[in-house]
Amino acid sequence: MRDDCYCVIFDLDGTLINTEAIVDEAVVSVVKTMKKSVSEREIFDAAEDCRGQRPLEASVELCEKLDLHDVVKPAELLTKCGEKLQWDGIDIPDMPGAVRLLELLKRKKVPMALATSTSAKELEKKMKSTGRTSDDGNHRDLLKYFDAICCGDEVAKGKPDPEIFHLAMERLGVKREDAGRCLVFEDTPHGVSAAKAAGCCCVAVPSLRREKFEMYKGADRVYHSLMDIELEDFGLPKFEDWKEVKTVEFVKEDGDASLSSQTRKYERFLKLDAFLELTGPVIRGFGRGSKMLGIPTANLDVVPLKQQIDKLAPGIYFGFAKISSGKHKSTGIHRTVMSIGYNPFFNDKRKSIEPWLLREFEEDFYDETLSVLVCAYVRAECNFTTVENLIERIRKDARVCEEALDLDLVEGLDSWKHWFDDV
Ligand code: ADP
Ligand code: RBF
Ligand code: MG
Repeated sequence: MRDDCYCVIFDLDGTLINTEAIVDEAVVSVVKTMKKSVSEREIFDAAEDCRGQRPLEASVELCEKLDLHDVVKPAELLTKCGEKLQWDGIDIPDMPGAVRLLELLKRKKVPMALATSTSAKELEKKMKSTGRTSDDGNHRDLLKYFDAICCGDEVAKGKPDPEIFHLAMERLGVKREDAGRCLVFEDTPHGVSAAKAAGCCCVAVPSLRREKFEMYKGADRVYHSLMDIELEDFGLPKFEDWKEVKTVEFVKEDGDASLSSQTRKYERFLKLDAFLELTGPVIRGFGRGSKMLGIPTANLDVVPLKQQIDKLAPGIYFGFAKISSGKHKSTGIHRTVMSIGYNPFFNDKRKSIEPWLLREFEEDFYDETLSVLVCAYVRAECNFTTVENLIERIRKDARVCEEALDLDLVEGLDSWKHWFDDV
């Protein structure tokens, strides 16, 4: 039994804000021109492995991994990438669930610190570009949540060294022997190592691909996203915004057992703060939905919808769908459950958006325009040991959707009256 935590320390990049993809892209575009013999895939892979460290240290590791010594020095590579990475003028999105988590902890007066490998100057730049995509369109000041802020240039050694966490604890007034009662949120293996070396309790929300989850085994718990955190397991205040569907029983999944310790009686869902409308032509997917599972999914192309779906954690959602052009136009509003993510059971390399409309159609409706209103989050994507278990789980998701809507448990549909009326 671990002691209850009473304060929280956050990593920034990849944990609270989504800078990782932007950095990786810059690294790839720079390295690609320097060394033609390495593939983009290799560069992305190496860039991922170097995440979580201070910039120069990351650059040193990258040069080693890709054997760049003959073409560039780490410091020079860093400068080149820095030139590509002008933080001002771009939108850095929040990680899904970050603001919800910070808001709860602030409301419950839990002391919070930021422990970032970013320098104070970089942090200032990043903060100017963060929160612009918030739902009200206003700039959101993430720093206001923290009682202490520690930057990479304030310590002699960066993560995976524990120094920055020691500093954060000191600034929060936490004694060294109480380190185990500090909960750290990290997204990289280097960050997890640092937190554990400091003696803290550490939750990992991996920003690396699933194949690399093994690298997080030092963490006390691994979650798929910040949406799934069960704070009460660490003695912290519990989220109160989940709604239980008391007609659908909860059963722990078989394939993802190590990830979380959830024990509940009922299935549940989380209404989204802002519903999300996804519209596009129905495209051809992997052709497995109806054939293999008996569950057809009308896939939407992720590419034009990327900015929108980045606001959501990969996972299973429900809401409504309508077909707004083509033969099936004006067939009405249909309830839908969907997966937005990488379908771990099939180990897809690319994200897909797969809404299953909860009614029968006589014919396919490929190329027709589908508009989906995403209203609620149900769960993270899981892996399963058998295809039967996957099917059973998807059918259960459909029951969660049906019951939640039958029982009128989803608030806020009125403000989308225009969407429902326009069929
Ligand atoms: P694909 O891999 O190409 O998406 P699926 O087996 O998932 O193939 O079948 C999806 C297609 O089936 C959809 O594009 C749509 O045209 C059709 N379809 C028929 N009924 C439904 C339904 N209830 N929900 C979603 N799609 C359906
Ligand atoms: N695939 C997974 O690998 N894991 C899941 O947890 C999962 N959940 C799903 C939930 C719903 C509601 C739907 C419609 C699909 C889900 N799938 C999941 C996706 C399924 O694998 C996908 O529809 C097929 O791969 C067809 O392309
Ligand atoms: Mg499909």
